[in-house]
Amino acid sequence: MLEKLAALKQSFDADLAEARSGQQLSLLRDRYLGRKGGRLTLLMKGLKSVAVADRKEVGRSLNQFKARIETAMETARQRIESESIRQESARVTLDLTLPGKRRALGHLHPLTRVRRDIEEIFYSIGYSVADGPEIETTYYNFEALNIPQDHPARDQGDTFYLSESLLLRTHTSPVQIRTMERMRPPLRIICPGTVYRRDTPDATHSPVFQQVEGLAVDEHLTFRDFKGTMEYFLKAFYSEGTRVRFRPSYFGFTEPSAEVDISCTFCSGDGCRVCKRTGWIEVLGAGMVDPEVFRHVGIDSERYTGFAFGVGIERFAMIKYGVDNIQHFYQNDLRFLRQF
Ligand code: 2NL
Repeated sequence: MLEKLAALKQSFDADLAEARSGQQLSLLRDRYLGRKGGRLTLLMKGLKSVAVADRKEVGRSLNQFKARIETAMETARQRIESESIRQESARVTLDLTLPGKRRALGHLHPLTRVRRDIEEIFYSIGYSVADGPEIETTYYNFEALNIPQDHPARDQGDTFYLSESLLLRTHTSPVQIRTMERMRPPLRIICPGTVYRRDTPDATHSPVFQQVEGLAVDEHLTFRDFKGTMEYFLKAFYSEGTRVRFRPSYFGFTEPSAEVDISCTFCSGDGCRVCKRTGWIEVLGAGMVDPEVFRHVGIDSERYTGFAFGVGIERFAMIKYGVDNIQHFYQNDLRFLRQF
């Protein structure tokens, strides 16, 4: 009996090592422990024929073997299970520990950034933003601004006319006229927006571009307030070390008028190709509001004075970021845009 048991143990170990699936394990169990025909079951049934003196000893060995089969089967079940999980996860190649995919984040267009930077600077000194229509009447675009009937800016070749009296605004000044019609001084506004001029596109011109105009109207506003505001603005926008100079100029809607220069941002004023060796770069036009403009909107020019200025957003962006061609801003070339 004990010899048979020893042989059975050997054959069980061999069979178990072969088992590769839960199904094979079930067959194995049947083969050894099955109620009818199980090989160990048969041995146990034969216990009766063992000599009484040995029966206890042999019985214990049989039971020990039965317990061993049970634990060995359970261990094998766990081994097979984890092996099948390992194989399955190798097959689907899903690695939950991999980092997620980074979404490419967009950013503001450089012109939008410059426009917002300018807006922020003027918010910080009490200005509000105003806007208005891009299709304007000749009255708001020219007449109210004291631009005479025969002025070249009114020419068909310089302005996009939609009809005799309608046009695409050539500056955002009409927004300021409309604001002065609606509101009483004191006024401090900036008017950012798209404007249109019949220019042939080149490195510095575009028929569609953006502008910010500003206007302050109050009692006792002087040329010094104007100069101080421009200096504050330009130092805040470019850099604290920027120097600012004013040159006399002429606009029909301001008197006196000035062109405003900053020390060259590329050579700090030493003279380079960008500033044509002058050390200065022109950045805006401005002046004290002409009383004739106040008359059109019904503001008493004996009581109120004001200053106004106009800034090209593209020009500001080109100077700030060293862009040498205005067309880059409109071509949506990612190699250009990603630099900002
Ligand atoms: C320039 C010059 C300027 C103004 C715009 C203005 C508006 C009103 C009254 C008086 Cl409602 N003036 N705007 C004044 C001076 C210059 O723009 O070179 N812009 C790029």
